Amino acid sequence: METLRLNSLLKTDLKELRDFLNGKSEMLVVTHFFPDGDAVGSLIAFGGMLDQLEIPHILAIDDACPGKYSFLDGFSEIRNLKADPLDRTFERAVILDAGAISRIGSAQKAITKSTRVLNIDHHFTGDIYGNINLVNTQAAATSEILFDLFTDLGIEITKKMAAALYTGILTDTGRFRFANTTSHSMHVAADLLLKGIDAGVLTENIYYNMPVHQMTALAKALFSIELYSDNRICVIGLDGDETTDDTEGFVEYAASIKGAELAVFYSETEQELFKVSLRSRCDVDVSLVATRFGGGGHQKASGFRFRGNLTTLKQRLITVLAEYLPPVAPSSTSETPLG
Ligand SMILES: [Mn+2]
Repeated sequence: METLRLNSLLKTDLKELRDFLNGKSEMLVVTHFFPDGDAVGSLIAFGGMLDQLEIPHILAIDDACPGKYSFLDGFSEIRNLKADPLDRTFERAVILDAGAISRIGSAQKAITKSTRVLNIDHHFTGDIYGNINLVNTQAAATSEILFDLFTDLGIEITKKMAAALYTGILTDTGRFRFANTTSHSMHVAADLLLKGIDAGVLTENIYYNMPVHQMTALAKALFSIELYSDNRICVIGLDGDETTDDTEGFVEYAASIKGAELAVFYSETEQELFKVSLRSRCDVDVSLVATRFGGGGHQKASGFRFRGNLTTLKQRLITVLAEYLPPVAPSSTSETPLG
């Protein structure tokens, strides 16, 4: 039986895509700042395909890559544009895992009106900014889309590419826990294991290899816990000098509390500049909340950056989150008072 491949968009655009890949010019491949496992994984895997096709390319992020992904073969090929900016423009560019072009930060300067842009993503934002767009919101990760793309194009998925793609799917599904985890995500993961990667080792490297300073920061964040709206909103965070370079996943602790329906993690990355992550465990679409603060993301997981002081951030955010919270459902009949 044919397994689910990309949405019809790809099928109609496969020729256009091949034409895009057939060019000779150097390709810029970029993903979003604050890169997560899917950003890094999809970038490395795409680079692996371009190596096979002998297409010259630059893999870039407008940020430093979290060190926990340094075990991935290909990590050192990623250029940090904050340290090493681009000084030219490109005829063609690939943008991975970015729901809006603004998410690539300074890399936008390397893209002009005449740049052909291939956008590969699984976010839903309504911003279809590429000349060619492979956007599948049913996919758990951009890495999952790339697996299908490589399969459809007949690209060999090497062990290096498999480790990168597995990392993307593992992290974007919260270790196959989030609602975006489908049968297809697991089929793809299973196929990647057949390429000789070790799922246990990859998971250990990503989740059980935390530097002490990061664990200390997590402890401080946990200690900062605040609950609002009858404990339905849980907020944790790091301000001032407390923050650390890698806080991916910290928000999950706020979202692990019994009864917490909405979870917030904030981190003061620069003075009065906060990175804010939101999680929903109810029907509230937190991408709508993030959008109101100039960010974006998914229904269950989104984020934004906020410039200002912490008190203002909390006041504004809690007010908006409380607006979205549905009224508490009437309690079950056994608890209904008699009379
Ligand atoms: Mn992703």
